[in-house]
Amino acid sequence: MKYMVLVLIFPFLIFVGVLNSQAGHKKAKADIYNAKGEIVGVATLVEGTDGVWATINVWDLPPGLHGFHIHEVGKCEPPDFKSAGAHFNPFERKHGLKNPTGSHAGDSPNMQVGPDGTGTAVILFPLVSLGNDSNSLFHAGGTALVIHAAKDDQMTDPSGDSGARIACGVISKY
Ligand SMILES: [Cu+2]
Ligand SMILES: [Zn+2]
Repeated sequence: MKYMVLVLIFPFLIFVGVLNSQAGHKKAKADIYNAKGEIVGVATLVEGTDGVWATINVWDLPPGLHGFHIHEVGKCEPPDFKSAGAHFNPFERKHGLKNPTGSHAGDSPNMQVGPDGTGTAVILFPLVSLGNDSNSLFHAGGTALVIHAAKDDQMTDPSGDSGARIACGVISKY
């Protein structure tokens, strides 16, 4: 069984290595913490031609669907993480991927957490960058990834009715 896992993981590591070795790619990462200050996830972000791709792995979270967004301030103060501000919204639109007047640049599909408390997601944020533009995740004050207690309905402004903020990670250059 262990051998099988290695066989599966090695091609993946090589793939990631190739991605990382491509010169000129702008990258970021975020370590995600819960309200008790325990690390419950990691995210890596890479800028591509179509936006910023985020790969997120989480653990020790309640099973189910969780709202997940990029918020406009790079500050994660527990326990409520209100310090991260509203959704990142440089184009001044409304909330939700299904909203005709949306969406915020920081909006994302819900994150699925399995019965064992873990989840993985690969998400494209087409409206953000890792450069020097106004929609950069490194704009003045920075940005943060936030995971919510409930599911995002992708429509209700300003936060999709996704409830309390249960985990937060500051997005930093790397
Ligand atoms: Cu949020
Ligand atoms: Zn939003």
